[in-house]
Amino acid sequence: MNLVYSLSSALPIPIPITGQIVAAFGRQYLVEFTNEEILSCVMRGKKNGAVCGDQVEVQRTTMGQGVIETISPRSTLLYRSNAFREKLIAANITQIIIVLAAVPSFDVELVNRCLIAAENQNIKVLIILNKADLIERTRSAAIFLSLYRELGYTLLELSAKMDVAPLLPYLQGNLSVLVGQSGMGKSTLINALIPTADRATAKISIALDAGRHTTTHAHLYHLNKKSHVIDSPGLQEFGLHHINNTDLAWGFIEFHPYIGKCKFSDCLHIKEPGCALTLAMQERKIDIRRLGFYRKLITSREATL
Ligand SMILES: Nc1nc2c(ncn2[C@@H]2O[C@H](COP(=O)(O)OP(=O)(O)O)[C@@H](O)[C@H]2O)c(=O)[nH]1
Ligand SMILES: [Mg+2]
Ligand SMILES: [Zn+2]
Repeated sequence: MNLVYSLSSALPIPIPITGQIVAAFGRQYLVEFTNEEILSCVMRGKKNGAVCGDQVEVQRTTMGQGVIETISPRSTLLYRSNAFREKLIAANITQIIIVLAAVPSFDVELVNRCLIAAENQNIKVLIILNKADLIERTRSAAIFLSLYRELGYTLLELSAKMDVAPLLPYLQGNLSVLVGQSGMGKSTLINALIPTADRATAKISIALDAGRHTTTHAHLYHLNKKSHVIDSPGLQEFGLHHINNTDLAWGFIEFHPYIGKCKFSDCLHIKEPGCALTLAMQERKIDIRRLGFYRKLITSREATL
C-alpha cells in the first residue's frame, strides 16, 4: 500500500492507486492494478456510472476493499439509452465486435442500432457470423450479411467451437467488446480465446450466486499485454435515445456522401422533395432496407414527441 505521512498529524494518508475496472455488476466493481492484483470496489458515495474498461483511482479501505474516487476521462463510451435511463456497456474500447449466428436467428434491427452507436463514438466495427459449422443454416445468413460487407464493414465467418484463429489478428492491439443477443456464442468465443476465462467467470458467478452459463455482467479478459476483450451480457434491445436526428443519419456510413446535399437543410430524409438520400436510393446507391430502417427509427421518434 502506498502511504505518505502528513507532517501535521503524522497519520498516514493513503494515496489513490490507479487501476482498470475488469468486472462490473450493479454497484460492485473489480479493479485490477498494474501488479495484477484485483480488488473489490464500490464507488464513492451513492455515485454510479463506472463501467468495465474504465481507468479509475482507488482508495483502499481498512477492510481490504477499495473505494473508487475518480474515473479518468474516457476515449470512448459505448452505451444505450431510452427516455428514462442510460445503460453503460464499456469504456475506452477501440473495437466493437458484433457477434451473430444463424441459430438462434439474429435481429437485424439490433445490428443496425449497434452500428449507429459505434459510428457515433467513432469506434471501428467487426461483424462475426459465428457457428459457421452449421453450414446449411449459415449460408443464407451470410448472403444477407454481405450487405454489410458491401458497406465496408469487415464480416468474419467462423466457428467458436471449431477454430477462433481467424479472429486473432483483429484483436491484436485492441480493447474489443463483444456485443450481441444471448445465444450467439460470445462466451464460447471468450473461452476459446482465453483458456482461463471459464474459471474466472465461474468464480464470479458463484460469488454472485448467478447461473454458470449466462453472462450476467461485463468482464474484461487479457489476451496479451496489448489486446483485451470484454464479454458483455446479451442485448435484447439497443436504445439510441442519446443520439439526435442529425447524428442518427451519420450513423449510416453509406449516407455520408449525401448528407447536406438535400434541398432543405433540415431534411429528415423521410419524404421531403429534393432529398439526396431518396435520390441515391432510387439510383440504387443506397440499399432500400437501410434507408427504410433509418426512416422507421426517425418516425418512431417523432411519434413519441
Ligand atoms: N454449433 C455451434 N454452436 C455454438 C458455437 N458457439 C457457441 N455455440 C453454442 O451456442 C450456445 C450459446 O453460446 P454462448 O457462448 O453461451 O452465447 P452467448 O449468450 O452469446 O454468450 C451454446 O450452447 C454454445 O455451445 C459454434 O461455433 N457452433
Ligand atoms: Mg454469454
Ligand atoms: Zn434528405
